[in-house]
Amino acid sequence: MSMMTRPLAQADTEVADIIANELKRQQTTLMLIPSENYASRAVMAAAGSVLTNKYAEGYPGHRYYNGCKYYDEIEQLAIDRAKGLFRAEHANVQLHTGTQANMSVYFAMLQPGDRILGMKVEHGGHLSHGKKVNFSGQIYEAHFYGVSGESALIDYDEVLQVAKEVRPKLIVAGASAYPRIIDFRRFRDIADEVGAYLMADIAHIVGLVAAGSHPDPVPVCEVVTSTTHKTLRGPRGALILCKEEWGEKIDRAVFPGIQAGPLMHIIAAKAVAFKEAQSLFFREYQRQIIRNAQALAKSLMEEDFNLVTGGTDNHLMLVDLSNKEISGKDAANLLEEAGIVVNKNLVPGDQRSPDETSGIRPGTPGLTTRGMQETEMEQVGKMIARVIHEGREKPKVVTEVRQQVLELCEAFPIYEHL
Ligand code: DSN
Repeated sequence: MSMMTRPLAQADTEVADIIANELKRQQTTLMLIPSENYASRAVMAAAGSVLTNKYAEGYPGHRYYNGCKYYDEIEQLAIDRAKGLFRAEHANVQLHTGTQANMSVYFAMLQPGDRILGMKVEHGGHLSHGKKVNFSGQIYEAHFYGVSGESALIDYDEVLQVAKEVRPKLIVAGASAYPRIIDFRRFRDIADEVGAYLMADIAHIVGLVAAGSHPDPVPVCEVVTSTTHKTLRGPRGALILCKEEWGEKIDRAVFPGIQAGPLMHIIAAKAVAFKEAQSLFFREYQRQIIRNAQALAKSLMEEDFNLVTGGTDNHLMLVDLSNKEISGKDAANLLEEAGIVVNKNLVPGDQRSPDETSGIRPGTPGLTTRGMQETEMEQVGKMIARVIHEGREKPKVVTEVRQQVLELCEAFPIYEHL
């Protein structure tokens, strides 16, 4: 058998074994990281296709390489599906990551040194919304709004006040760790009042938006950016949606501005994901994600956990562990021993460092993909509580919960065909 035709398991046992181990890890753990999900078999087939073999720099109908007939077809299909799904005037589907999507927007709409106004990372924003350690805080003059005191909600009056002081050229609405509805129309009013552009980064809530389960930013923003692998359940990547008048500038900012060869196999997988997202199943899936998040939130609050904002409207919740004498880092590590995978997260006003944190950020897109519903969320809430309340003193509790996790995973299998 030639090198070209050997299956991976024969061609490279080291890599094949690691992938097999990772498949088993995914199958046997409860994944509650709200920015992760399980892509469908069809999405993964497109991502693993022969489309990985070709350079297609440029855009459909205008490539810098020959032989791009089918690459034009696949990218145009992805663009048309993205525009249809989000009712957008223009879509760019070449972005490799959400940060590169944001970078492209800044490059298209701003000059170095221009002022941007985004949400503080410590309050739920994202690095690429102006953090000093990120290009966005180095090339641009970044200012921030946050959530307010007790309620931990975005105070739109305060956003307006900061915007009036700062006079940003661009306002970024969107978050990585905010459990409530974001009022994009209110952000539009604020942007208009200070003469700023408005960009929504919906990387987290994109699936909810596509399914009509969260207010839609597309009609009220010049530009909307998103990842494609979180609630949207596509391949790892990103996209930009914008008004037609910005289309050319955005496209040029992406290529040749910050990216060269597009990942055409991933663009094909995005096309598949956009089609899946148009289905009634997907709309129901998104509604169930929210119902599950609310059931998990309720279960955790019944177990004496403090949830930032007192609950959730979307796919995630922020658990403030300050009353538990355990850091987010230690809690996440302990939960992982029991087979429950969450990420540590800063909470508003956190006294600990981003490496330690005082919170965790559970979310339900992954468990909902597995078919779990409110009953299972209640069980998961109890398991989390047992591990955090008793697991440090009693290793046996962690072992018992690990067993319960395995049973739940077996009852709700993932990737049975693999
Ligand atoms: N890493 C993503 C998240 O977990 O929210 C944001 O970039």
